[in-house]
This record gives sequence, structure tokens and C-alpha cells, in this order.
Amino acid sequence: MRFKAVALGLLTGAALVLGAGSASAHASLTSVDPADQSEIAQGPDEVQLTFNEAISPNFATITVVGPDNNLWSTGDVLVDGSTVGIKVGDLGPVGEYKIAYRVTSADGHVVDGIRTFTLTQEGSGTPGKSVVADDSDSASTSVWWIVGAAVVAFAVALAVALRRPKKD
Ligand SMILES: [Cu+2]
Repeated sequence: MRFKAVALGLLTGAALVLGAGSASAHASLTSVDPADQSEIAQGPDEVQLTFNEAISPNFATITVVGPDNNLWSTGDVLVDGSTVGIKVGDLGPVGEYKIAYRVTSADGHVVDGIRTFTLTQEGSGTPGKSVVADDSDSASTSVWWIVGAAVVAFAVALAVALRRPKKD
């Protein structure tokens, strides 16, 4: 009986997770400045992401992490309607910089992703803190850990709810 409840919980949790992932009303990223996979000789004053709808000013994050795994974005995220930006300035080593964003769309769903640009000439900027190495493999692995944890948490909650004796 308990196994059945857990199995049902797993299926329901998986359906919820997949359903949330495929809903169509999320904000979507329409452009990035500097453009995705572009090559630039000098760090931009600001990295800007533009979405197809207004973004919630709460909980928006953008980080720019260099090939040295240091944080190169500074200050707070600036949300202005459908545009979200972060200050950058002078960069450091030549190579690929990752723009990681996470915003909340008007329908309350979180939208995140990674874009990149490549610096072609070494800059003289000062990096921020070192960021734990976060290559795309471990990023996608961590997503599945989160999905798995959500499914298990849901199953456990459901199993506990079903075990509770009826009052009448
Ligand atoms: Cu949505």
C-alpha cells in the first residue's frame, strides 16, 4: 500500500515537473548584448538581456563568469520592464565569458539559461570573487538533482498525507 502511494507520488511529481517545464507562457529571451557567442575586444559597460515581456523586479540574477572562473559582473541587477542588466566594465583574461541568468516571468515561472561571449584582447579589470567551477555538465547534472529532489519530496509528502488516518 505504501509502495503504491510512493509510486503514485513519483508519477504525479514527474508529471508536475514536466508540465511546468512545457508551459508556454514563460518570458523568453529575445536578445543579449553583447550578442551570444560574439567576439569582443573590450568588456562592455553592461550586459543586457531583453525578454519578450516584462520581468519581475524580484529575484532576478545575472552573473558574468570569466574563463578564470572569477566573477566579472558587479553590483545589483537592474530590471527595467523587459530588460535586465548588470554592470561589467573592464574584463581580464582572453577567452569565453558566461552570462548566467535567472529571472521570474510575469506568470511566476522561473526562466534561466546561459549565454556566452569571447574576449579577444586581455583587459586590465579586477575580478570579483572566485566562483566554483560550473561547467555545463555539472550544471545540467544539478538540474536533474533538483528535479529528482522535487519529485522525491512530493512523493514523501503524498505518502505521509495518504497514511494519515481519516477522522470520521
Ligand atoms: Cu510559465
